[in-house]
Amino acid sequence: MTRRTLIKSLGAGAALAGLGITAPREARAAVGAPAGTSQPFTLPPLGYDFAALEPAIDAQTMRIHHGKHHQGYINNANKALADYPQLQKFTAEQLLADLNAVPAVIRTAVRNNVGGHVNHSLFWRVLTPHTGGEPQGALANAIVREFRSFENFQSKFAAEAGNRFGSGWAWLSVKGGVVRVHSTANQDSPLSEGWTPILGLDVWEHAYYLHYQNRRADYARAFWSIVNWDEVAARFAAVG
Ligand code: MN3
Repeated sequence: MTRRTLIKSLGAGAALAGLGITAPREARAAVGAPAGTSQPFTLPPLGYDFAALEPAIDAQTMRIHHGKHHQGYINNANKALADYPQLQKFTAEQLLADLNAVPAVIRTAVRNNVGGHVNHSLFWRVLTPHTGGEPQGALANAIVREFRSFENFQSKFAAEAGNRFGSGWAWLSVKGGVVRVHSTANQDSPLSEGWTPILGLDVWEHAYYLHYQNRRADYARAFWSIVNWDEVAARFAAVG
């Protein structure tokens, strides 16, 4: 099958014409926040040294995770979309928010690799060597409203991180001002479920195994010492 007949048989152009219009408000709000999510996708800088998050996350893990794993998702995402110029005007977030409009032949590649790019772009930004301890203001209120206390929220988040079987992510996501704690498998994005992630923890073994081996719970506990709550609060405010 030639590329031309492939695209024709998929009817991709018609299906995607309205993608930008139908993308949920949450997804549009996220556009422009993470660097490099316009196409072609590029690796956003960490904004801190590889060793800056030690002892919570070791420098070697950060170097490989950012330079090899994240770059790999970017390379595969750009490759998957290379033959689909009609898809190249969309941001990563828009594609994830309307996966059913992506041609079936590349849908899994987009889901995994564009998902991997967006998830990691968020992850680097919500980490910091200068943690603020706990969220303040509107985000703190939304968390207490949903979970009764910050400690209950942390317990729920840790449970999602620990109970995710195999590879995936634990999330704090928002929709309509309401926050939710949940997890996704592999590189699936909350955006594909209509929720905007504002905090995420990568629980793939590549994220922690060099330092923690099988002790995922210890890694998830150390995460709280490097969360950038100012960034999470800004994302909460941006979604509205
Ligand atoms: Mn990862």
